[in-house]
Amino acid sequence: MSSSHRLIKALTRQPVDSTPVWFMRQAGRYLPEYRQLRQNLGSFLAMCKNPEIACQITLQPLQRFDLDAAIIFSDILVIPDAMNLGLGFKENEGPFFAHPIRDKAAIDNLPIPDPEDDLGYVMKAIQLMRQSQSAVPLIGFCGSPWTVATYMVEGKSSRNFACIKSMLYNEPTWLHSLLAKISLASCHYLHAQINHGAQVVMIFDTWGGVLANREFSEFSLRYMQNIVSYLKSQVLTCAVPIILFTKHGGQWLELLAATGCDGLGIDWTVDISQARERVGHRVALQGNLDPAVLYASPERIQTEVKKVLAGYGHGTGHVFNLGHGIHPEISPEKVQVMIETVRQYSLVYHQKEKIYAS
Ligand code: 1CP
Repeated sequence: MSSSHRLIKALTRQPVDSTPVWFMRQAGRYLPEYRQLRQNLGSFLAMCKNPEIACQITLQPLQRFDLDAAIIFSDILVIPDAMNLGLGFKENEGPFFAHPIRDKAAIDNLPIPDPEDDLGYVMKAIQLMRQSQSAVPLIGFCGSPWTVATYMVEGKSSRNFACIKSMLYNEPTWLHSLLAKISLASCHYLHAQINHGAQVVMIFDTWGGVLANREFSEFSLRYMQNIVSYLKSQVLTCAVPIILFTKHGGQWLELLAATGCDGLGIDWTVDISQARERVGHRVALQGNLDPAVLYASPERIQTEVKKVLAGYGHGTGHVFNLGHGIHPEISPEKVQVMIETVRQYSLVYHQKEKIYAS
């Protein structure tokens, strides 16, 4: 199934019949059935750690919508949780760590989790998804080492990244040791996810865009590069498409494409036609509707979806997505409009005579 599915074809820039579509945070709080489960079970982390529940939530958006991918229900912070930092989630405030990383000793003491054991619940959820009725490829993921490190050092979500940026400028060797550890853990983790059935993997670099230009290469890109190089060097994992997504990383698309990844996520600040000119001969592009468009009327949503499709233009290599995760207040009906518009209006970009399978 998987290599013939349009998501895999688009990511490997082979001809497709229509533009594949999925969206970040497609399983989550905008869905009433998710909120219901969450209310009954109480804790987000407990839901992630229960493979049957995680599988059920992964399937929820697929039962409602005609999507081209499933993304395993989990979080980028399960790696630091498995490193014993004491992860919790405060209602309406997001994640926090009981033991944030503030000195060299804490970094030296961090264990590298064994994915089969310490993160076995994610592997089990992936296996259950592959045994389910779902006919679409399953995306596994992790955070970029830089993005995961921001939470580990700040101890929570941050606005100005004061702790990690002071580490970056005052004690850069500490930060490099931390990033190297997260990167090694992420290599093992993604390898195991693929081993258990993930058919695409994505690295979420949500906070790469807060780095100064030169620091982006040294502190974020380099460690994503390590993960891509590792996966591309392994027999089991070398053929699995890898998507990198640096939010607000539009200025670094050429650098990101040169890592050897297969697809690049782009946020809504990027002009998709210019992005295609810059890197479309090397990688597929995923995105990039502004998630806030889903607050607009159905007619306006249609117009904006059509602009993204037209912006990419004819031929394969485009995976329709939002430029970042869906907001929790969005009504599922609006999501339906977005997906139907992609289905209906993308066909024309893939008519045989017009395919440029670059
Ligand atoms: O019910 C709840 O309150 C939990 C909300 C929630 C959900 C549904 C969190 C807490 N995480 C998730 C799931 C999740 N997280 C997925 C599932 C798959 C899907 O996309 O459907 C994925 C891929 C993530 C990845 C993730 N977690 C990222 C990277 C992508 C992004 O959205 O930027 C980040 C930064 C996190 C940390 C995190 N986890 C949860 C929250 C609220 C946050 C962000 C906090 C912040 O803004 O700093």
